[in-house]
Amino acid sequence: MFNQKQNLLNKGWFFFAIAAFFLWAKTYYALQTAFTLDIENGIQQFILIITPISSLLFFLGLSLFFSPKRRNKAFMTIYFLLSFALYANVVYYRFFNDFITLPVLMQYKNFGDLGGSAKALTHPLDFLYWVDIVVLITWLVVKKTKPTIEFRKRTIAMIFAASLGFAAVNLSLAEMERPQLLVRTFDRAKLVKLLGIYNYHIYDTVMTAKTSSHRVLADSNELSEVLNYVNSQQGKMGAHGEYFGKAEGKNVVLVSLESTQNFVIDRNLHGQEITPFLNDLKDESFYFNNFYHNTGQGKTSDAEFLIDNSMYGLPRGAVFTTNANNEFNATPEILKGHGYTPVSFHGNHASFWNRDVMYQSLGYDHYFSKREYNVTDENSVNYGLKDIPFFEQSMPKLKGLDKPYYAKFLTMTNHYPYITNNENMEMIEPADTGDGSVDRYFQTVRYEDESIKKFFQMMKEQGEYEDTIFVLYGDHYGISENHNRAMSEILGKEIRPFEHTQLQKVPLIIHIPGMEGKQMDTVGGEIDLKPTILHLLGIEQENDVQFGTDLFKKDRESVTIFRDGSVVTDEYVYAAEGDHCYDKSSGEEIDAKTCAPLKEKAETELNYSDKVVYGDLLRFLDSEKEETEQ
Ligand code: GP9
Ligand code: MN
Repeated sequence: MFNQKQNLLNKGWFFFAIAAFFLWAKTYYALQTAFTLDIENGIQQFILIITPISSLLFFLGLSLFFSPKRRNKAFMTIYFLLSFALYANVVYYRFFNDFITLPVLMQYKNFGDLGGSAKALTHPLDFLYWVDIVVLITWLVVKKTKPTIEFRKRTIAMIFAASLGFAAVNLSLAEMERPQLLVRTFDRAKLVKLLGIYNYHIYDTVMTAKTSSHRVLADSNELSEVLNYVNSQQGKMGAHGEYFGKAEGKNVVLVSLESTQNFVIDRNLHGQEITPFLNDLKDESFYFNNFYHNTGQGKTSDAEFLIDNSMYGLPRGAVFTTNANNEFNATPEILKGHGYTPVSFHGNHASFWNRDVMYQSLGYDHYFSKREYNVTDENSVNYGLKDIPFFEQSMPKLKGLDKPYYAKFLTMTNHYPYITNNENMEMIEPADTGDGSVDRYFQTVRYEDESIKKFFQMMKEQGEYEDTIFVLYGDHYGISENHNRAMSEILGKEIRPFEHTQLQKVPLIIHIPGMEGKQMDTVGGEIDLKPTILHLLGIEQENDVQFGTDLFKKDRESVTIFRDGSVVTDEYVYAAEGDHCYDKSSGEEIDAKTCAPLKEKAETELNYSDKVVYGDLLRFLDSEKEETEQ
């Protein structure tokens, strides 16, 4: 008996089978526990069980083509790479609620910088993702097993045939569950649910290759098509908002409020305001209470891209890293042509989100990044320099600029996992939902609010305030769907897809010294800020690719499109995930047909925007202009 067992442990096929089983088991464990995939029926459950098998057999099977001497190493390397891909997705999902895409992976610098966040994102049970590797290596070393040596050609062929068979079954079941799965790319969770995590990555790789070939194949006709769409949509030509030119020649200060959602505005916690300064400021400003972020995987950088270009970020990856060398027609560049000095201030490394490269393409004159600040252990936390010293140290730099300036300030302290490291930073008690991130969020938002207050004080004291207009916006959500339990406790209601879309509201405060405050109810998003700012400064863009509209324009279409294809209007909310349609005022779910046109509009518009970015179509804009002028 003992001998037989020993023999079995020496058998290559047995090792292969057990290893494949381990990998299947942990992949299935991850699919069940680490991601929210909303399994709706028995077939989907079955798909989930079989999805890892085809790719496991395929990839592990590849090791059999190596020479017997190298097979062990090849096998374990492949095994490790698959495990690594799985685990990387698990950790990434904990924060971003999304799966890794190849373009995001290429931003490895950003992963390195995650620092504190990465630590908070690993859990004790995570050793389960690695323990099998230790077992397998020990097995190979102790038993001197040659895992694959006695595989015959026929067995190898059978392994690949089985892989193909499983893939075919998987694909046909997936197609039944979701027709056209492979052509609708908005929803990565569906792809993973129905194709499995490894097949999803194969799909993603093919997509990445396909999109990078777009640029080569694109021609100027595609741009004409997009321009036709853009112009037909908004009847923008000559359509000036009521405030056109009201801030002509003024400095523009943009403030990106890190991870700040609109629900904190005017909300009290333990009887105290969370954002006392912003609450007051908004009363003396244009306050847009139906303003949403339109960002995707590129987070802060997507918000920057949307705001400067009035185009959408990409469905996969961050345009800041994937298409930084494109031709753009961004606000900084346009304003430079009108005598402005466009700059950006941010206390993080210059290369984070590839800003150092992208800012040049957008037309920024200078990027005041981490190396131009004095950053110490004391004045930094989490990603780096705290917001108050950030604004303090930025002031002399701002004062040194030629006027008028277009200056963007990116705050950072209110970033996941929302850490404070000094009592002075804690100006409000944390909440008590028991969900640490949510509870601490209020403290770091409160700190951020204080930093904005200080900033305004300094602007006034140093004589910069009067000649400046201020645009403060929340860049994207801070609290993801993973925290719905705690959020429903905070809001006192269940979080359905409807509430989830409403939680994508971020504050937008446009403060123009000397002008009275006004609440603006129009539905809009970051996509609308370029035309809004340019119009305030009295600058009209002709023949430009802009998907947004001036938020001050009378009779503007009150609508915004999310990067995942969701849409919000005055009347309806379409939540793309799960295909839900709601009446906006009652929040009641209604017939999906009502939202069908909105869904279609979103798909069309996002596709056009992606076409411009992938095809680098704005490089044809000048010749297009010349043609229309002739
Ligand atoms: C980093 C800061 C945060 O520089 O902009 O980035 P985020 O993770 O929010 O995109
Ligand atoms: Mn951000």
